[in-house]
Amino acid sequence: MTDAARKAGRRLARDFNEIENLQVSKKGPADFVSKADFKAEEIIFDELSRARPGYGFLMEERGAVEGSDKTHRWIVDPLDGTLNFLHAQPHFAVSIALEREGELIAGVIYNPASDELFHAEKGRGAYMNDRRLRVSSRRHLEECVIATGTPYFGKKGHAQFLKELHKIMPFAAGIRRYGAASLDLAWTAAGRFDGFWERTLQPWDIAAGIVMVREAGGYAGSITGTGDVMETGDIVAGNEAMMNELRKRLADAA
Ligand code: 2AM
Ligand code: CA
Ligand code: CA
Ligand code: CA
Repeated sequence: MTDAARKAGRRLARDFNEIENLQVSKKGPADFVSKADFKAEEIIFDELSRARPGYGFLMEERGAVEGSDKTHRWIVDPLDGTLNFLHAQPHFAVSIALEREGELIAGVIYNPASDELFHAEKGRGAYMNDRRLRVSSRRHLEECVIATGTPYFGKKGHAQFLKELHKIMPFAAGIRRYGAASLDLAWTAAGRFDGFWERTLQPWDIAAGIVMVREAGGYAGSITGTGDVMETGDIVAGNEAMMNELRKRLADAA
């Protein structure tokens, strides 16, 4: 899993140095995909298929690929933060999660530009390279840096997002919006962010990050506190106090 992430990441780093030569297409309004996304996905698919024949896949670009083994499934975002990547901003990642019988059991998030490999396995903790990760212990919003993601062009929910921001931004030390959900969660696991929320994300944006945050002693779940976050894609994460604080404020904004 980490080998696959590193190999795909190395390829992304190479393409990142020549983004002007990359073929870019549009999947929808302001929804870009490049040859680098497809190439990284191919590398991950080939590596994981060889390492664990029969496991199924859910990948951003290929969609669902059935495996003969019905209990295991890889959930893959080959390039999270495509827009950053295409704008020469070194904040993007490969994100791979493993699910067993519907339960997330491992995650890897690799940012090749900083060479930071975040990895976690259920029951075994979360790490950045060799360093054990722990979510922040800050309990007061006024001391906290909170990450979020804005709905992008062509999507609904901008007005709602501004209402939510209004309930959180004036009370926090800072708000950050870096544009790669997997790294927002990895950084929350690392304590760099004290909390994170975003709506309508896809399973491949958050699967690995959820394992990371939980194994770092934090919480990641749905915004309302009900339903499966992997299905709704409305996520809140952080230590217990921050998760509850964000949930309360987001409910007030509704
Ligand atoms: P991506 O780069 O893999 O597409 C940040 O808000 C998250 O939303 C990112 O993880 C990003 O993942 C995703 N995203 C950003 N713009 C998008 C778009 N136009 N369509 C779909 N997903 C998008
Ligand atoms: Ca995309
Ligand atoms: Ca993504
Ligand atoms: Ca992607």
